Formats: sequence, structure tokens, C-alpha cells
Amino acid sequence: MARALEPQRRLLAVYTGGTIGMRSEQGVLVPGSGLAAVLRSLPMFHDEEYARACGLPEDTLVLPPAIPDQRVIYTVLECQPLFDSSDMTITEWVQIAQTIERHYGQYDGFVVIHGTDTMAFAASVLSFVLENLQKTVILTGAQVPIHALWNDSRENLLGALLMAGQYVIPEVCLFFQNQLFRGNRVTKVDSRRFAAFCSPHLPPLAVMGTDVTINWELVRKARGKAQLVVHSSMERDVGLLRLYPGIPAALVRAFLQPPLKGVVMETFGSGNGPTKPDLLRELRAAAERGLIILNCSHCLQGAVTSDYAAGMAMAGAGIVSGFDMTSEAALAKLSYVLGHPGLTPDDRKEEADAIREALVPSLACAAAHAGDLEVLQALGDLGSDLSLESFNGQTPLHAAARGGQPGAVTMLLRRGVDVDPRDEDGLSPLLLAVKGRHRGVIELLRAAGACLSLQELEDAGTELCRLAARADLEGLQSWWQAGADLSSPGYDGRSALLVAEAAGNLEVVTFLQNLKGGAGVQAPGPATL
Ligand code: ASN
Repeated sequence: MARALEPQRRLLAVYTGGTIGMRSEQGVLVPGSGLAAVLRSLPMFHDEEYARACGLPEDTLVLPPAIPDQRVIYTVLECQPLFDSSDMTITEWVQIAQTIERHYGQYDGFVVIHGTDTMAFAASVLSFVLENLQKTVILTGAQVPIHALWNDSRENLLGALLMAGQYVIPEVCLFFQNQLFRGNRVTKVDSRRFAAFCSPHLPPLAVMGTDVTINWELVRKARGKAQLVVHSSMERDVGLLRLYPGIPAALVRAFLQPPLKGVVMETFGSGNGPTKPDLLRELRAAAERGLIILNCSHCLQGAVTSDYAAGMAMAGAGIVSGFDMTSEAALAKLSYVLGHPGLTPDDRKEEADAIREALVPSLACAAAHAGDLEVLQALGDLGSDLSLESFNGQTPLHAAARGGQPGAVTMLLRRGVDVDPRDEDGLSPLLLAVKGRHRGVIELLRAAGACLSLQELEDAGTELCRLAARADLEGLQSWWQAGADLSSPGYDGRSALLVAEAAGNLEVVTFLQNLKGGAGVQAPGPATL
């Protein structure tokens, strides 16, 4: 009879193909079926004794114990047909999303086993198609098949299963070589080394080493109890055009013809391109027809700015900056925005304007975060509302505070934006500035009347103790400057001063004692709510 055992977390592993399960046929690698059977034969992927004791069905595998009192049980769903990911398209990625939707209630998390060649596109598309995720979705794959003696398949798949099985990271992620990345921030950078992916503008959400370190501050928070929504109406008529020195205007004209509705244009450096009049004329004409052109840089690092006369912003209306988006993410975003129901296909020009308007909040946030005053100014002058929220509920002021950009904060405050908006997670710009230790920004926000909320002040005690234990004087000073009471107790009732004394952090002790003896442990300034 089946034993009642420790709590179980159930995962669905959707196997779509890729090198991980490939076999050699006539000297070349082709997708291979039967991955579940291979996993069943490997003790690191299946504890047969437990499965039998538990009476698990045939198609269900169970990992050996990783942490006490919890087991990760998983079912491998093998897609038909299996793909080399070079053959995958938006159609297959929407089907994966629909599979997740169909099984959403039965499982606690999802792993998508995918080829690496287009995994960054897949992760980007899935991140837009799957809205309101409350559960972890992790894509993974490998550079060397699981049958090979020396391979990265086992480590990657096991890591993905453990991460999805043990943590709720409610977004589309990509796990590779011990790192968990945000799916729409990655790009494939190596076809041979095991470190195949990088995330040039966002640190990993988690790193697996001796311990698992999760960067919870970066992890998206689930929105209340909102239902999962699958956006299957992604626009297919989007393209990617890479500019190169001397690219003929005629070639660009041919590329930009209908039915193309949107194009990601990869430009040089910080968003520059040839300034030949005939080329610019083609771009302008296409934008006038209603084609959306999103400007992304060839470069891995750095964003699209308006620093140069050769900047594509100079080409005139219609070219939207993609800032620091990867081309993969930009293409997925275009496809999502253009496929969004409610935009009338008859009026291309109006539709284009509406789409540009829809892109404004995230563009303004990106500009505020990078301190790009020119772009912010330009957006403001065009009549864009600079207090609009982007996808995660953050306003440009949040972004400027997070990026430590006093110039952008000043500009936004002058334009009259709300000084204390809350994002989806209830965070304020002031709290983000405190976390980033951006003292100049804290000062500006305080002067404009920003206050930490009652909840933020209540939660501060434990954080203050943590900073005191680490001798993080700057962190403590930031909280003080923001109006926190530095004598607030942590979760165990001890104050930051007691913690600093116990840890022998003299500099911190002196700072806290001085506050106590002199100005008081609470900073002067606007009253805290
Ligand atoms: N061509 C393979 C694929 O993308 C490459 C891999 O998975 N490493 O399916």
C-alpha cells in the first residue's frame, strides 16, 4: 500500500527537444525521444525505492532527498515532434504556454527542456505570453547530450528541477551553468562552452554553489491572486534587421515592406546608424506607414542613448528606443504589443501611435534609471505622462531612485510627479533609494516630502540589525537619512546597536551611540506616517 511520506512538490517537465536528449545519426545530432526513461535509470534523477513505497504512477519520477521533509516529484511530458530549437517558432512557444496553462492547477512549478540555439527567444516570448504567473517556470537545456560521459545536461536539468521544486520564483527564468537568469534578459553567447548564456544588464536571480543564493530583491513578486493569462495572439509579422556599414537603402526598403508590422533594428554602439539621406528617408517612410521600429544596439553592454548626431533618434519620428533590451526580448515585446487585442488593424497610423504610447512608460523608466535626461525631457516634451506605471507598476521616479540618478529625480519632481507612488509590491522610490544607498536621491525625495510607510518602518528593524552585523555603515546612514528609527528592534527583539556591539563593529557602535546621545536615533525631517 502507498506510504504517506513527507510533503511533495510536483513539477511538470515539458521536453521539447534540443541537444540534451539528442542522438548521433550518420554523424550528426538529431532530436532523441525517451528522455524520461534515461532519467529513470539515473539515481540522481530518480529514487526508485521511494517511488515504489509511495505508489507513484509509471510516468512519474522523484528526485532523491535534497532538503529534509520535502520531495520533488516530476512528470516528463515529451512533445511530438521533438525539435532542434532552430526550427521552433512563436507557434510552438505559444503551444508550450498553453500546455503550462492546461496543467497549471496540477503542478507547483514547470521546467521547459529546450534547445539552446533559440532558448533566449523562447524565454523572452514565454515571459510575455504567460501573464500573472504565480509559479516558477524555468527553461533549461544543454550543450552536450545527457548520454555523453562528460556533459552539462545532468547538472543543468537537476539544477532547474531543484530550483523550481524548492522556490517560488513566479516568472519565466532560464537556468544554465549554476545560474538562474530572468528569461527576457538573456542571450546565447557561446556555442561550445558550458557557460552558454549571459544576462548583460541584470545580475542572475539566483546562483547555485555550495549554497543557493537568491537575489530576492530582483525576483518579481506575484500579483495577489490574479489568474494566469496566456496571450496566444502574438503578432508573427515582426522582423529583425541588423544594420551594417554601407547597407543599401533599397535593401532596407525591401525588408520593411508589408506584411511586416514591426521591426527590431540592430544599430551600432549606443543606437547609431548611417546618416545617408536615402536610408533615413526609407526609415521615416516606413514609420509613417505605421511600421514600429525598435532600436536596439549590436553591443552586449550599454544602452541606446541619444548621445550622437548619428543616433537613430535623429532619423525622426517613429523610431522607438529599445534602451538596454536584448534583440530577443525586443522582438518578443513587439510581437506581444502588436498582437494585443483592441488595437484596430485598419488604422495603421493610429495603431502605431497607440503602440508607441504603450511603450512610453517602460522607455521613460529605462531613461530615468540610466539618468538619460535628454530622453526624459524629449518624452515629457512630446506630452507623455511621466508618472505612468510600466509593467511592474514602477514609475519613472522609482526607476530614477533605483538607479541612483539625482538629475532624473530632480527633473521628474519638477514636472510634478507624485513623490510617493507605490509599485506592485508596495515599494516606494524612497525605499528603493535607501536599498541602493543613494544618499543624494534620498535627500531630494525627503526634501520633496517623501516618507517611509508604517509597514516599511516596521520591517526596517530586522534590516537594520543585518546591516549592523555586517558593519554596513552606509546602509544604516541611508535608513537614518530616510527617517527610520534606528533603535527599532529586529525580529528577535535586539536593536542594531546591540547587534553591532556583539559583533564588535566599533564604527557602527560609535555612529549609533552618537545618534542616541546627540541628534537622536531618528533623523529629523518630514513626519513619518
Ligand atoms: N541545436 C541545438 C538546439 O538548439 C543546440 C543545443 O541545444 N545545444 O536544439
